[in-house]
Amino acid sequence: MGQPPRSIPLDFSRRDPADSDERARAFHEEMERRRSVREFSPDPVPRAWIERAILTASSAPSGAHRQPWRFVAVSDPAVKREIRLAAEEEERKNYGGRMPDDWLEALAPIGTDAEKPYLEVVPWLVVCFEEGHSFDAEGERRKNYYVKESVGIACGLFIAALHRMGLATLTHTPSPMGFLGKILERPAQERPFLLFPVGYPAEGTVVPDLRRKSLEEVSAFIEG
Ligand code: IYR
Repeated sequence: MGQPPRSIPLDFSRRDPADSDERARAFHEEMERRRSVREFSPDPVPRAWIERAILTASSAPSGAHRQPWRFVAVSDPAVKREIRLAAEEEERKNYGGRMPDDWLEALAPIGTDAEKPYLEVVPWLVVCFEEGHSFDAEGERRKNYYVKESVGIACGLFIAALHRMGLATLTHTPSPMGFLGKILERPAQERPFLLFPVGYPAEGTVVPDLRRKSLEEVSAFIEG
């Protein structure tokens, strides 16, 4: 069967409760200020920051610790243009009849349309791919587990890492996304999961006036 487990001591020290309280509050406040952004500045962002955000994402828990994700970061203007054109082609079909009326109505308050100029303006496009299976050192195909859950968590950490370093992003899902694998020449086991434009917001960026659900709306407690 598989390898026997090997264990090491957990690197953990309990925090002072007042410290936990303060850190919980500060992190919540910081994350409440995160917004999805659709207008970006062309100002450059160092590759090292993108690398750091990918490493943070990659700290996510995953099924059988397979880490079934691959983040492909693009700053090449010709490739960004190709992605923009392909995404807009799909979105024109989406907005022009492929999305049912209820979906279009749901999107109306967000104000999106088929034009995606930001895909060319941003310094980085980062595409997260999910790997339904991988290959081991001997080239044997091995199945991955809880792939969507694992990759979703990694993407959440990626978004939090970018926000924490003062960058903005958007969880963009051009649909269908198959063109991303082709343009980026990814192997067949990698399927596009999310596309993240990453950069600074444009000067004067506006965002939809959304409210977030209250604690009561998103939770239930059953206390003993
Ligand atoms: N993929 C399209 C449509 C879209 C869908 C949802 I659900 C959104 O929250 C936002 C947009 C687009 O990117 O415009």
